[in-house]
Amino acid sequence: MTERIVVVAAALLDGDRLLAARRSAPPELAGRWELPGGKVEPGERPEDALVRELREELGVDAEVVERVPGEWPLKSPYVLHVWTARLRPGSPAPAPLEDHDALRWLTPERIWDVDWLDQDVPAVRETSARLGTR
Ligand code: DCM
Repeated sequence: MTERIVVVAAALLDGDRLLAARRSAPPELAGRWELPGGKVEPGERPEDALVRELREELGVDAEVVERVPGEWPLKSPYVLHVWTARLRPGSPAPAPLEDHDALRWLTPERIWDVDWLDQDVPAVRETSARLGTR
């Protein structure tokens, strides 16, 4: 069995709004929306990987809150884990620096307004269901 590699993604929250990020690369993913994140490096804690990825990709200073239960398959050997996160006080606002060309803060009623990556849809569904019952 191939070792699986975890991709961590953030449900970055501002009150009840969720940040969606539109990918600019690679071509097969460009134009689709995702929960921003990236691969956990060997020996790295997933929470640290997420803070690092959010700093690199969005220029923010984020704190991880909690894991959204579940694991969703990406292209093998990757699997997607989601953590809720929020901006630390004084953090810059998110900006599309590297892999993205647009960002949107979605209110709960707007959550399906964007064209999420297929593989992110079940993760977004689970995340929004949990947020709705807080
Ligand atoms: N990925 C994904 N959904 C996310 C984040 C990442 O499907 N919310 C995928 C895209 C890449 C891989 O995970 O194939 C690694 O992401 P990145 O290129 O951002 O490091």
